Amino acid sequence: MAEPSIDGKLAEEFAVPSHVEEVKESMTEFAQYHTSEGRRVVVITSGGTKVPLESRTVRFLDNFSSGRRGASSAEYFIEAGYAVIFLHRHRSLYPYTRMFSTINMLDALQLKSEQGEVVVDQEVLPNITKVLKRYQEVKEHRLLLPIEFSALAEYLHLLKAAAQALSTIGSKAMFYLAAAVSDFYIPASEMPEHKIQSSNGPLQLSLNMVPKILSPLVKDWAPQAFVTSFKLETDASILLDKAKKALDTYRHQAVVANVLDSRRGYVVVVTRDTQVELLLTDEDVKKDIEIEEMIVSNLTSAHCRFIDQNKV
Ligand code: 9Z3
Repeated sequence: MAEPSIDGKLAEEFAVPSHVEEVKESMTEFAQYHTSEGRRVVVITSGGTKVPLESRTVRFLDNFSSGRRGASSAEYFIEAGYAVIFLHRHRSLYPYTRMFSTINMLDALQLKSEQGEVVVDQEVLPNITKVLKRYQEVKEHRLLLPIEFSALAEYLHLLKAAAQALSTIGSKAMFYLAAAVSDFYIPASEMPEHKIQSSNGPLQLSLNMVPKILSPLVKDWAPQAFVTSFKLETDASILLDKAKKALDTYRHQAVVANVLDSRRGYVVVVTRDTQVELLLTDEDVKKDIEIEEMIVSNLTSAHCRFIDQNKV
């Protein structure tokens, strides 16, 4: 029997979130509104996906990602004039608030009067005025559309919906796939309903391979978009070969290659004919420059050239 298509697998083995059609409509409306205003639109995926082991889930496997890459990149894309669909893991780092994620909110507030007036301690929240002002402007101009996922199934269906929604704006769409996505999962048909009992002894798991969603995304769902994927390794010696292999296989536009331990200060942006190393110096770090600013600058220029080349 022929292998089912990736679309078929998605429908059969990954529960479709009930709100997917509603989200797709809001993404289509968002993309069309912003392109009519002369903006380009980027879908950023961010954070790790969760793979449940039971359908009434007590336990799950998770992929590592704090969401910082995605959240900070969202800010730089907005500064570069893009509107951002931020498809992120529930409770992972979020644009703007990420800067205060380690602060206990109650430590930053003081009760000023018996009437309950509250003031912010700016020593505890440095830069709060500047960040709040920018956040409110972004909200007012609807430049950020946040969409949440937790489980792998939600991620896959929402990304497909995003790709279909953005196919309506052709080459003005960019995908920036920074989420850390599981390669393995348990299909719905093989998943126990109830909590796995430890009284049954040691647990043996057999996991299926997650369908390679980049393939239909590039070929069928959003064939005119500029697509960037991320390649994460822990062994630096295999990183570049893997990144090039991904480009050869999926024929998309760019791969940002990074190693887990050095990902905050060094990445390589690989395209079919270029390989650009981006490196933060000690000076950059002192000036609070982030590597995402360089990644976004590199990719927005490449996207610009891509749009020009694809003009009819
Ligand atoms: C990345 O490589 C991201 O740069 C990080 C960012 C997840 C390392 P943080 O969220 O970290 O700032 O803490 N994302 C892609 C990871 C991934 O799963 N890539 C797959 C692969 O390497 C392809 S989809 O095979």
